[in-house]
Amino acid sequence: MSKQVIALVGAPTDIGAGHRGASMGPEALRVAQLAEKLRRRGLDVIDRGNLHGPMNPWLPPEDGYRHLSEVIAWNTAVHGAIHHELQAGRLPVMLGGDHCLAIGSISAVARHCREQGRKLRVLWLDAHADFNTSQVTPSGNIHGMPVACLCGNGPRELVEIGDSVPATTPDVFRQIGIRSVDEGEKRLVREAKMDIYDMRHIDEVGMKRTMEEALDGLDADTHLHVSFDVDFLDPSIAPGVGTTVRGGPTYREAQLCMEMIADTGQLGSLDIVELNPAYDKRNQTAKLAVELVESLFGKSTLMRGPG
Ligand code: B3U
Ligand code: MN
Ligand code: MN
Repeated sequence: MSKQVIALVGAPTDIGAGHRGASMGPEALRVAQLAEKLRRRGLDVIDRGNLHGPMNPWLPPEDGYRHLSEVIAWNTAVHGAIHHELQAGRLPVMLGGDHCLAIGSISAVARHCREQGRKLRVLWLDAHADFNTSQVTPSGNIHGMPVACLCGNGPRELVEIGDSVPATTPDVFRQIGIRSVDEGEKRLVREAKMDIYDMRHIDEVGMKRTMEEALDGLDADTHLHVSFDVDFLDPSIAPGVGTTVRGGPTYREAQLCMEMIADTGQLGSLDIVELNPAYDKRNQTAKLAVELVESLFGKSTLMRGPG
């Protein structure tokens, strides 16, 4: 098999967020040398540059959704670009942008899996469950809704992005690091039987066992997608996000999480979202994200991996 090529796809928008600034995420990751660091590890990386979409008009929610038409436009662009990279045999890395963009990327990955007859597993690394609907959202911000939309619970135009409605089902998700779930959202995740490894679980059994559980049942036919919301990390190490929630994984826990994913050898696509340079200090959160992504692609401290 020929060497896998990584394709970086920037989606510079904060259209689904409640704070401005995630639109600067792709550039901050480039400044932190994401491509160069991966290349130094012997990987082939192409930077596709940025997608284009509507400006953020910064308006209040309408009927429970903020900026719905702009969110549709951005996700349609993301879906097309990510599906194109997958079809060409490349490993797409979407540089967000806020987490609403996972509707476009994961619907593309799910479509590709159907086309290839492969199984899908999504690791959702986040402080939040992102399972809100227009009825229960406290904010109207669509970055709190992508998992629900992908599972068919959302506005028709978002639910219909891709080749299938719903794009995917709750059983493909494993949510890790969760520590902020809204009241109405709690009922929805329970009803959907979402597999959630919250911070209490990580505290009780440790990151190692948590990851063994979340990765259980993968095989050679499984496409593993990682949706990495940078607010997954504890804000003491990652201040550069719009919605910090304290009590997240430490540096060492996050590294172990990434290394254990790398060890599966099944990583097929990645989102890096919610990085917000407007809240960061000297790009430290972008640098940390790059370091963790290096681990996700097989960098390990000692002699376990290729080096
Ligand atoms: N659950 C809240 C807050 C939130 C979700 N995702 C982020 N923040 N980043 C909401 O507005 O839906
Ligand atoms: Mn999120
Ligand atoms: Mn989050």
